[in-house]
Amino acid sequence: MTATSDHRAFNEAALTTDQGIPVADTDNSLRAGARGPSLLEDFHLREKLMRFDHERIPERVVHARGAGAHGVFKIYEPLDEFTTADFLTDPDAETPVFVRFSTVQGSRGSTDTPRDVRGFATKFYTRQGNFDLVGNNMPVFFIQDGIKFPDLVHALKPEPHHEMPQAASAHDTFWDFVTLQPETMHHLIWLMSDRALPRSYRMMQGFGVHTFRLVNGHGRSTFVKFHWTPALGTHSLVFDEAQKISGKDPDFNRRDLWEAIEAGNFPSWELGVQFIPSEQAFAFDDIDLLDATKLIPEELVPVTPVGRLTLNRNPDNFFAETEQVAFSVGNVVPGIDFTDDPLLQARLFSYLDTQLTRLGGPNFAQLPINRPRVPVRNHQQDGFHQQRVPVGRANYSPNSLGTQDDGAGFTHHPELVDGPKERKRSVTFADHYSQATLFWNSMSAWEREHIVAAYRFELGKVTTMAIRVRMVEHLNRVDHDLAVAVAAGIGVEEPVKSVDNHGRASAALSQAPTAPGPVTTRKVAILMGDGVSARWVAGLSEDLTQHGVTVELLGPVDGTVDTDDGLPMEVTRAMNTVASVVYDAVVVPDGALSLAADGQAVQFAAEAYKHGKPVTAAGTGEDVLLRAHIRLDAEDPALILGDAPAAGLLAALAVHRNFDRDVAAIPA
Ligand code: HDE
Repeated sequence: MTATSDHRAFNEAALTTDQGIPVADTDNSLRAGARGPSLLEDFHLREKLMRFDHERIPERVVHARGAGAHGVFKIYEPLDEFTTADFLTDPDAETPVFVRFSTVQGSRGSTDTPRDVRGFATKFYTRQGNFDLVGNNMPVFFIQDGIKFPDLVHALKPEPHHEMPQAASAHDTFWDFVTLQPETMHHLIWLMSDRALPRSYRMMQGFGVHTFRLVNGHGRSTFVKFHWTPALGTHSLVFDEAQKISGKDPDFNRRDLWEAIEAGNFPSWELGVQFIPSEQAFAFDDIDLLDATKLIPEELVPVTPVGRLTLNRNPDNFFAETEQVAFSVGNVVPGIDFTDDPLLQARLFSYLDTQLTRLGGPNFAQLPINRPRVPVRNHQQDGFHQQRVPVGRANYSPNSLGTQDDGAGFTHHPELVDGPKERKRSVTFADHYSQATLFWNSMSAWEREHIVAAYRFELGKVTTMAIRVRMVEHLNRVDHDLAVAVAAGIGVEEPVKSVDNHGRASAALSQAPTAPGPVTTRKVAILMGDGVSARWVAGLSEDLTQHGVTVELLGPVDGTVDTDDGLPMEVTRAMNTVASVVYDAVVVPDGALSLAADGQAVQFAAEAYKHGKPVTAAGTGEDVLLRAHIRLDAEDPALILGDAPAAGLLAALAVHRNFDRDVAAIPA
């Protein structure tokens, strides 16, 4: 090695200060003698501490807790009929994207699995600049006008006097506000449903919520609603499970996304669009397209699949990418435009504004994660953290000395607007109940049970009785039986029936599976103990992994167990480091006699059964189920007993859960 290359190698590997000065020792500060005082001239110590002292930035005021990933988006067929947007019309375009999923209420360090709405925000780095689709996993929103957003969020967030509860809507101020603002009733029933507890970000739908518009080359505008549909199906946790996960693995959804991508199991979603020709803007009797508390049932306007999003790369650095990404509903490209939805209009201001505080100035679009993948040219200048070095002297327009607009860029759809200035809601926004009823009518029996239980839990935490009573009155206008069931659980008098249920339903709103779905990446725990049948465990593991299922062998401790054929078998991890709630199914094999006497193993089986999960046992494994009070003679397609359980277990995983069990007596 020559002296020169030696020198370069040293520089590339060694630590430096922010000024690029090589650091010789980052473990000891500069002192006057080994036991003497520290010296002010230690620039390395001062810089290191200064940087550390300022590591935190303000978290997002909502959606603070999140997880992100990179990926690509590609359309199926060109959409020239509807839009000029390049990424929606060029069939060869592979558009890079960054997606951030989030909860809404909790702080940045809060748990992943509260009962909450989830954010689903996508930044498309198109060849015409960035398009952000900043959506949620529920197709409607609590309020109709953005001027109510601070009130909604204040009421939802921890109460201001004692800052409790964290990441939870089950408290007085939230229910006080929503019961006084009845437009929230539709979104509330979604929040009380299993949609608020996604099993995985990978198994969650996404919605643009507002009506947007696409504009084609002839200037024709079409109203659209955006839908994301996950390839793995839409699945949820149950509430008891979600609450326990909050303690056992608060990073549950974040970890799930990270691990799937690391393992090469790239999650994907289909983008679907509901197209509504402008002439049909008023075609739906009780739905105003500008009202974000309403959805358009798929029976009225089908969802047309238009493209696929695939997430295929984890961020290199959480802070630089997931934390610093700045979405804005206002980031649209030519061919996509807004509507007059008053919630959307307020968002157009809010997202740009919030970044000034959160990211410390106006130059946040220059951060690597926010930077468009096309050249940026304009006369904006200066401000904190300017990273560009503009050249030339023409920093104004018009000019004859530098860059000018060429008139061919984004044009706003020239919609005719006419009306008096007034603070007024349209009468077409007045119906707050019929779509909540539609949602309730569309639920399966078990989904309804979960909804009733959720209202009872949330309202049961509300200490002001008058608020509970108010909510029951609202529910009575959604559906009388629902109101009666909730009232009975929260000490409120049964209401008198006041309105008839309209009886309409929309199949797409239910999560009850209509056909088996993929089992890829589902996680199965096999409980292990000495004496376990090696052949049985190996055979089942192989059958499951062949179908893409992740199998983990849980031992009494880390290391190995002795199998029935005399050989040790390595376990994946010790049982005490996990819990049934982080798995999709639990298996108790034959031969591991110690398991029936192990309370932890019994709890594993009981809890999994209680949460509707597939449970499998063979031979002596059945004793564990008996101790868990599981009835082995029950007719239950997700309780798979016997020597060859693989097919039954795969079939049960493919429909996610069996909620037709009587689990009242299960003590988990
Ligand atoms: Fe947001 N919202 N929002 N929101 N929102 C923010 O922007 C706001 C609304 C949504 O992963 C903030 O950068 C107002 C609807 C997501 O970084 C803030 C109103 C929908 C994310 C903000 C709404 C959303 C945010 C906080 C009513 C679904 C996370 C930090 C007018 C369609 C994006 C930030 C990410 C984040 C304001 C309503 C979705 C404060 C004023 C409706 C997914 O600007």
